[in-house]
Amino acid sequence: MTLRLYVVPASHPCLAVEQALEYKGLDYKVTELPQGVHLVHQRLRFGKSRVPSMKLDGGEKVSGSVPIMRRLEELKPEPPLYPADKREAVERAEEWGHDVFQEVSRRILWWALRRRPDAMASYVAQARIPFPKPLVAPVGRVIAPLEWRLNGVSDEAVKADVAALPDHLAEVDRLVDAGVIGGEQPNAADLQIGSTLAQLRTLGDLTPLIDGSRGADLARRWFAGYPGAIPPGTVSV
Ligand SMILES: N[C@@H](CCC(=O)N[C@@H](CS)C(=O)NCC(=O)O)C(=O)O
Repeated sequence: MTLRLYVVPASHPCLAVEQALEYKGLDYKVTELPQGVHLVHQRLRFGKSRVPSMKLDGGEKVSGSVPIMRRLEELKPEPPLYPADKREAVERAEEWGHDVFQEVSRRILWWALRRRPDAMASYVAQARIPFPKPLVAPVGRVIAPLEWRLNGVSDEAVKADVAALPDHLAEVDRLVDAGVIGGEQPNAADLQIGSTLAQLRTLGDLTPLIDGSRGADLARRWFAGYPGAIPPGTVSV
């Protein structure tokens, strides 16, 4: 079976899906697309503008981290991303991680990157495609306003996102305490939520907050070395 994953660098849902493929021991190839360019590529190839997307032998196409995780489970049930004894709880937690938490991190990060385009290079430092270093910040300055529009980023939205972070982290704690996430093996919710925590940790102002939560372990365990760093003093907590 050949699987090809389409991603952009430092994307939390893309890294969540890659980690799921690794965990399942599935063979896969990755096509990495530069931010911006990928919008056109994805629309032409998948009819949707976002990543991650996956293409299988025979031409089947799956878009979105949740549909991809669920398809991977069908393709190779073991080891499970949705353990039978807590499948429903894992699915609900994964959906919260996708619908709510993932968006929060995306908005905060793009808000911060528009203020600190010099930090953009750190997010593509581990990219598979070579980004010409001197061009990253100038191109990023053009892309950032577009990302703001695409993702509903505004000063007000991000202020509300940062204010709500303690509540989101309390939800992560609750899920750990309930045994839904935080086990020895990762499930789909661990990966969906852990990748967001890892991305949020790249914002220096938020690192102590994340590290003070039970979820910090998820970020470190499954997403050690998450790319990117925004210096403290950018986002007021
Ligand atoms: N919620 C979607 C992710 C959709 C999304 O917004 N993906 C980002 C990368 S994290 C993207 O394609 N953004 C457009 C861009 O960066 O230009 C999923 O989990 O699959």
